[in-house]
Amino acid sequence: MKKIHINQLGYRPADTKKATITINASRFSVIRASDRKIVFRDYTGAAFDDAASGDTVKIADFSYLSEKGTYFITAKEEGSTLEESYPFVITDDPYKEMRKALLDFFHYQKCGVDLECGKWSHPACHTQFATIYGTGEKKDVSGGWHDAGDYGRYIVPAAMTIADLLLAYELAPNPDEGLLDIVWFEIEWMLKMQDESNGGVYHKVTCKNFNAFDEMPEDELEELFILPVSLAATADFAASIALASRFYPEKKEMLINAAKHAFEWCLENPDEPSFKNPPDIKTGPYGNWLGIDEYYENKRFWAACELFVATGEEKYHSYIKGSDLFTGLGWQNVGAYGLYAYITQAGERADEMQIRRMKECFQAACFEIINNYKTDGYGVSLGTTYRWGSNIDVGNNAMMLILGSLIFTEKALEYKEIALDHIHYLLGRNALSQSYITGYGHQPAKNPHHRPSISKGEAVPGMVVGGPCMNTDADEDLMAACTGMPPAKCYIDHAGSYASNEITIYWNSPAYFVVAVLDL
Ligand code: 9MR
Ligand code: 9MR
Ligand code: ZN
Repeated sequence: MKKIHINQLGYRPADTKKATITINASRFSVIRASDRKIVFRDYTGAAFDDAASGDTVKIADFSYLSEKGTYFITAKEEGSTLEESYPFVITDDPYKEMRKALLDFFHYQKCGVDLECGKWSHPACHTQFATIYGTGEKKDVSGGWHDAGDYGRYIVPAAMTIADLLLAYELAPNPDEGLLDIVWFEIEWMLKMQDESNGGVYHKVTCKNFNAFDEMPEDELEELFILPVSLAATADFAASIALASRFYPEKKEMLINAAKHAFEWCLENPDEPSFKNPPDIKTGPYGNWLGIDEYYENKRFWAACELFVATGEEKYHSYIKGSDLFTGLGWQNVGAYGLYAYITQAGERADEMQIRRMKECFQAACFEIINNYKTDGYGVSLGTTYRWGSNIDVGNNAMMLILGSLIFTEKALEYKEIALDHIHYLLGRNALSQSYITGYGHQPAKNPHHRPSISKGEAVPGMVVGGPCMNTDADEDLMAACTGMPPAKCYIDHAGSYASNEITIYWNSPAYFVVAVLDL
């Protein structure tokens, strides 16, 4: 195990560069790989305890080094052997190829079409009509992306994923060509999931059970079911489709109408109970994790904000004025998308008072992230809470700060620098020296819980794995390996560990957002 933790992919010349060292060394050196010359030497910072990993850490700041090249860091504790980091480069665009891979991943997740993607190519999957659960009725809901390591397609996570990608397109200084087509593939599927008779949106389409870990998608031939319309899916659909309307001018009216129709359903069914799997359906629930009304209110709030931005209609404005405020990015909490939309897109129609309270709310959320960041030994902001899919929090907190940098422009430099540190964490500056992005870094996740990767014996590149999950009894492999470990170390690169090593569309999307908007 490495004891000097760095971003294994590298740094740009002008960026802040920090390593986390877990030995008691008072100095460190940066060595040039080509001639093994010391090019930089300095003292390490004071030792402190990192609560999430249980490590006593020291920070080695080598930001001063800006000359391009390949290097590694060394440090030594008295009486012990010399420790070396993985090598890394300093170059203008160390993340360019990874950025492309993070986005290409959405191509690999495509359902319902013949896929040409090297080793992982496969014929069209899940093309049969699906049965509307509890009825004999069948419907075409082909298309869209497989959600994750499994082949389910779920509206709740789809909504926030397309929002992340579209916002990345809008805010990136150099947006990636092709992104709008990639996202449109998912939108077409989402539209099929709406019940046109009343505007409600079906929660998901999956088989009854998860299939075997090594099965390719075209081999999952069990009956497909469309699970009932839910408030969570319908509100998230309304929000994300209204947002999408400003990116596709030719489809604008159709998208706005679909979003409006969904929002009407939400108003007519305000007390719809939380989505729960019927007893014979075992796939992902994406239900009301809080078990409280706030879960729906935050989703309706986002929908009202996006619909107000898209239409300017007063009824959405009065909904917003009568609503509590919500923050959060993710599949559970979506309030911050709403705040961001209203604050930055409502223009002259915005109400001064609303803007003020929304900015306060947004600012408070950013402060919380920054407070956690300041006491962290590895440059992230999760405190000691590493949930299933902790890397979504890494990505989302960074995304939140980037959105914050656009609202609070006087803080832009600081917020962006902290956001970039979250990318350093994902690429290896963490307690396990683990790159959580497949295919990138010296110690990348190689055995993700992703059925096509398992089936072909090689990981699709550019996938963000879930990361440490402190609820170690969530899967057996994790329990066997990590029980009793500190939160930030409850991770294993094992294909069976779906709680720490699965991949999802919505763990990639915030990481992609950060990389694209920081123009990496
Ligand atoms: O595949 C597993 C399935 O057989 C188990 O019943 C289930 C129990 O939680 O866990 C596995 O399913 C995971 C699936 O492979 C991918 N998505 C996450 C699932 C766990 O929630
Ligand atoms: O990402 C989800 C995580 O927040 C939950 O704690 C976990 C257990 O319900 O489920 C995760 O979502 C899985 C989904 O249910 C099915 N597809 C794979 C997802 C990632 O494991
Ligand atoms: Zn499929």
